[in-house]
Amino acid sequence: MNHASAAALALLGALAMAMPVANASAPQGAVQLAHAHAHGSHGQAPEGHAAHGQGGHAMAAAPSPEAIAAMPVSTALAVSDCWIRLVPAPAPSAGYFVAANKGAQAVTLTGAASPRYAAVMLHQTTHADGMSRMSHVHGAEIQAGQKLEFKPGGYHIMLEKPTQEIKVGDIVPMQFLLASGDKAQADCEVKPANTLAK
Ligand SMILES: [Cu+2]
Repeated sequence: MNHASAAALALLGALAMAMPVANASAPQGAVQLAHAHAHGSHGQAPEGHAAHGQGGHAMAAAPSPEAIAAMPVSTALAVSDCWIRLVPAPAPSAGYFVAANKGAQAVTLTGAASPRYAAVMLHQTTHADGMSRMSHVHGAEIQAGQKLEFKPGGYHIMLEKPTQEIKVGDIVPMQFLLASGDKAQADCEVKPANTLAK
């Protein structure tokens, strides 16, 4: 083997070592940044969403306000105790509530919407290896007769792009979208960022 090809192989080796790192760190780093939790010294925030980076995932298209207004109100799913933990923009705020299925069949919650926020997403915080991270939830199933609690450290709705300034004490109307095509509605009370439970 001459010196040139050895150098080329060494270069290839270096690239092979470097490339997976670059590939892994770009998208994951962006997602982690988008969903970073405040676990540090200022970590009183259980869902401390950092501002979304440029590499953050795309927002799924939500139904239009007209489409939501036309949806029938579910006779099965009741949402209560809704509150919002207000985090100063541009960081997202988080919403929590109790969803109770009073019907005889399972209900799947697929999303939420509010006239006060342009972007609302269902999220779930999971804990593994001492780290917590958030993921976008496309459907949360609630069995007949059961309750699903959206609370800090677990399921929550992520609220971004307020359509007007949101202040502590505001009441924010929220609509909850079901896979059946029905909706549920609740008024959510806006609470300070250090609130841990309603
Ligand atoms: Cu979240």
